[in-house]
Amino acid sequence: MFIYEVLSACLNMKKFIKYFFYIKKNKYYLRIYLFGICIYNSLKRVLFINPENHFFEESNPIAILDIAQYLRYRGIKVDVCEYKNLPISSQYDLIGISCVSSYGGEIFNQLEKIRKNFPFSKIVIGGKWSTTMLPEDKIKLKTLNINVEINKAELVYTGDEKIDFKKYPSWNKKDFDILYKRDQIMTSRGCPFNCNFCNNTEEKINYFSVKRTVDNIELVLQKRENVYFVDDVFVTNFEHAKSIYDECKRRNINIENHNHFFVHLNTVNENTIKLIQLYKPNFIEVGIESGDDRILKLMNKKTSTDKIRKTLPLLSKYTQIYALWIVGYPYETIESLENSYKLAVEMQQYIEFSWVSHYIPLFGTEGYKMAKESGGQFLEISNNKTISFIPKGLTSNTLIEYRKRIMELNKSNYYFKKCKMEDI
Ligand code: B12
Ligand code: SF4
Repeated sequence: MFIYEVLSACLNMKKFIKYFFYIKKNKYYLRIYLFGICIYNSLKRVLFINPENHFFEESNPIAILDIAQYLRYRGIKVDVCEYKNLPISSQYDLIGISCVSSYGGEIFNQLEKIRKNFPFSKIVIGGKWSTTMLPEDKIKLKTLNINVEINKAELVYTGDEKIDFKKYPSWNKKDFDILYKRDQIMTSRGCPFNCNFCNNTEEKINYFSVKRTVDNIELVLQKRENVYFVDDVFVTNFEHAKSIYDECKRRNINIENHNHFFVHLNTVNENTIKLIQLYKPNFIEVGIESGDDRILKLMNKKTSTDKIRKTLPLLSKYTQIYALWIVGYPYETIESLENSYKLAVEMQQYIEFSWVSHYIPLFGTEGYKMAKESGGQFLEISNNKTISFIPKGLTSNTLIEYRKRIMELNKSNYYFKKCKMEDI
């Protein structure tokens, strides 16, 4: 039976590779080692490049760290590198570039250089930018003969029909040493909410195994004092988060007081509080976004100013709150900005730090459509500290003023005054 399976699989190379390299059950490991070695070098060779980001908030390229090791476990030979350390070798069948966006690092200059270095390789852009890319950017990429791939890399380069999150491999230490920037890791992918300003590309929440997560925490803690869980909402699954905590304890990893994460106001319940008490985060990040119910509705934030007023005092009993605000969403007015400012003042006793973003209309999102329909003014997009969109009836000075007024409330707070900005 086994020989028959192997012979028939051999007839189709893709099936063959999948058969020997796709680890469905532990017993397949032996076959991987025996047969994998023989054909390893004849398989595709891929290079993933992390483009340079000029933002102060440089961060671990989680996508590359994830997919490099996933593809290796499916038999593909993968190297990773930073843009500034491009290898001289041109023996790659595929160059993959993972981009969050086109802003922050003069991406097109970088792409031109990459094309020059690898004139004959297939070059593909993937990552969040591929799903929010403007049509004119696609045209520019065509002239560089660079393709765009909007699908998940795990599915594009393997025969997998869905991602096996439970057996997703831990990060590779070598990759981490090359690409490491800061303290971010993800224990899950996806978010149960659908805010209109956000580009949430996951259909549902998938959780990585506890073992993998804690392996990655260990890697991060070899270089940093803290772990930053950048899951869209970390506390959606009590059991999952609790098991990670328990495994950290079992491995003597000191996670308490050495972490922070995102909390959504709609997921605050007894279990969330229990988790906060266990993890003892230095602070939690909470998306307030606006102090105006009409704007919250337009954002599809699924919260309200009432909810904010009730939940922040409760959370602040257990940890410090880093509040996230947005100014300049479509249909924002002086009145709605004033409401945000007033709420920020009212909640200041519970908020340790407020970060205010200028709204960025991401192509393809509901927010982008609203921005177009509302007749506001689009400016060149850079990052959330600069203005990309001015709602109709407002001016850039008004947006700058309100951002400043809310952020100036931080001055009187203690914790963040002693932190370096890059550590926040
Ligand atoms: C960590 C993070 C950051 C980090 C940078 C991360 C990095 N270097 O990779 C920092 C803090 C610097 C950052 C900055 C910004 N961010 Co940010 N960030 C995130 C966050 C929380 C996690 C990103 C991540 O690693 N996801 C996990 C990986 C595995 O998912 P993925 O990237 O989609 O990868 C999958 C596929 O896209 C694909 N893929 C990825 N790479 C490749 C490559 C190839 C070749 C192929 C084929 C496929 C492929 O396969 C992967 C696995 O399935 C996301 C939210 C989120 N949930 O993703 C927001 C998010 C990506 N950020 C966002 C935004 C708006 C920004 C900023 C513009 C904000 C600002 N400050 O102004 C900047 C732009 C930065 C830049 N240089 O472009 C948005 C949207 C961006 C977009 N274009 O859609 C997101 C989605 C938040 C949101 N929900 O709206 N961010
Ligand atoms: S809660 Fe956060 S990650 Fe989820 S859809 Fe809203 S902004 Fe995006």
